[in-house]
Amino acid sequence: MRLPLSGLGWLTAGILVAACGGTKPSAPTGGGAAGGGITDLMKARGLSEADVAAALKTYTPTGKLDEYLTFASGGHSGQVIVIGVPSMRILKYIAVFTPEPWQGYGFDDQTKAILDQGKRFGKDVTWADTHHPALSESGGDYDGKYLFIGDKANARIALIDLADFTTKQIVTTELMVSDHGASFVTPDTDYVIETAQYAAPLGGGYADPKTDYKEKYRGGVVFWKFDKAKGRIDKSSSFMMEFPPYTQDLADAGKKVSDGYAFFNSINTELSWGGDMEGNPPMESGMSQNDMDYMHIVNWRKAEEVIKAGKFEMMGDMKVIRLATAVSEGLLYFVPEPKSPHGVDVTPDGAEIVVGGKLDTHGTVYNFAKMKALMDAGTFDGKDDWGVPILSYKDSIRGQVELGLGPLHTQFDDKGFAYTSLFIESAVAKWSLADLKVVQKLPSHYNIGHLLAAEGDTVSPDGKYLIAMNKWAIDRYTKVGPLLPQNFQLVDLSGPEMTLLYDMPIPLGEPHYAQMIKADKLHPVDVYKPGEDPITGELATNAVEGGKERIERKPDGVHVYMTAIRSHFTPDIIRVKEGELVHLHLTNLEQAYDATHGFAINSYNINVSVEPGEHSDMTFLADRAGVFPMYCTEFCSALHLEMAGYLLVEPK
Ligand SMILES: [Cu+2]
Repeated sequence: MRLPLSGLGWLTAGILVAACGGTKPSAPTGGGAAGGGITDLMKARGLSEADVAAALKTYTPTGKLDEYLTFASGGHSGQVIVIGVPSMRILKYIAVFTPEPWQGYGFDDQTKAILDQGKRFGKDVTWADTHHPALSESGGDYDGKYLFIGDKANARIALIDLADFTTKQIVTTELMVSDHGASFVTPDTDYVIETAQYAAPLGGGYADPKTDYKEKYRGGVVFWKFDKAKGRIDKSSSFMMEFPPYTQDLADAGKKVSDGYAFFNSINTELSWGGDMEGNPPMESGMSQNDMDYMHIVNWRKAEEVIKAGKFEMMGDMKVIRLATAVSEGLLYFVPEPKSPHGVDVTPDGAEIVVGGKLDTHGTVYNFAKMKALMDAGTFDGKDDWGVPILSYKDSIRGQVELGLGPLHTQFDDKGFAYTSLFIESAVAKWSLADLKVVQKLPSHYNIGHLLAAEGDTVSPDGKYLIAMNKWAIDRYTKVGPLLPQNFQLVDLSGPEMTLLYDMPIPLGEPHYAQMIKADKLHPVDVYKPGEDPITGELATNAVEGGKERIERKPDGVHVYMTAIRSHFTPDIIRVKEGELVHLHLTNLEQAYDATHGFAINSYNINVSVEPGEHSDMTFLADRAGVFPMYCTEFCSALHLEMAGYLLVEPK
């Protein structure tokens, strides 16, 4: 379709034609009498009434704020994207697993230390595949305090403090080589759940799958303990539970009646490990042989007691409940789930769990009370090869809903409806939880993966809005070469029918999942306390007060205690000798909201962002003599260009 000329374009064109003495264009000039002007604009741009209604529902005039914020994974960028709803304006990229120059993330000592926490087997990892963000919860509701996000590629979890929207911690265990069911929080954020995806020998050692897959390959889940008082994950109080190598997939925590339990699905009870050039079927068909895989049901509250009773094995730096213990202590149960399952989503009342099977046309609704009764009575259909009890499928489900092709993930609203993404069909199915009937399907463009509704993972979803997170964009945007953006489609849930409101391109990674929170639940700070280290939240050891700037030579090198305030650095000349180790301690003395300064020195890869009050430390070896301008990289004031100085490295 040809792109219509914008309203402003018509205005400009009209003026140009008039200036050239041409005939007056019949196109509207806009801004005239309300009725006629708008009708003419609609005609000129080829807009329907529905288009205009959608525009009116999303257009957010200057100075008006959004009702919701969406936190989306930034996919391979290793970042998190913050998006206002309904405007769909991007408000921030939060640096998480990868260096990010604008925020100076990964350039100063503080944030380098955060990235160092994410090393794997001692090696730097400079990318991530961020998957599922999870907002912290109190009583099963988003509380607006923290955000967690998993890195599928490297089995890591990051913690973002929503007091300042910055990453404070990365945790990882080498017992796991990848994750997918991460991150999901328990209803009071006691634990952050990280579930392994691709099975591997526990601890990263070598084993040949041809001979040792069943014996040595394992899955598992880590329950990362969140210390609410400290606002940090506490590895020493965290624990892992070993799973059979069934390639676990998504996860969700129970809530209300199912609180204390967590649910995981798996896609490979076939124990396929690939080998398509070694006489085996490729993984995609190898893993799709069985009609049923197993949903895993874990009693994590009981597992806590088992850990307290010392019934664990220390593997590396992680307490591990071995599979045999999980079975003997009654912590792990299976129930069959059809077919190549993906999403496992607990309903807001916690009573049921919806599973989407990629190769099944149904959503399957499991009833927790039924499963609990079977577990309590010890009534099982059998056991798997590891002795894990298997509940009866037919006695565990309430029923199935005929959804369509490729059901994946399910979200909920406040009116008893569920919304399931249909990947193969490229649609969102709206269906009634009460009678398991589809009431509407809305096409998505195209290949929808996850979807999210406002407060859609909580005990009290809001309805109102849904975002379809589409993997393909094909014909939705002006062509930009073979690599296309992802397509977020905002959907209005407020009426009886879902209506599409807006297409938003996401040109960053493959944003995998997102959550949407009411904006008024968030209360970020405007500025840091003077001299604050944002990572610790404390006064930085090397914070610099105005008037106490200085350069000191110590046994470990030159320490430069600097301040920044509009529009100068003090000192603005730093003299060091070639070969000296330089420690820059920079405090932004500003306390005015938005008065950020940057600080950069060329060739030495120094580039930080110091928000008002923030203190930042930088360390580098001045191993090349020369003259290196240093300057503020944020356009902070009229004399911003003059906010500069020199690092002078005198030759030996
Ligand atoms: Cu996913």
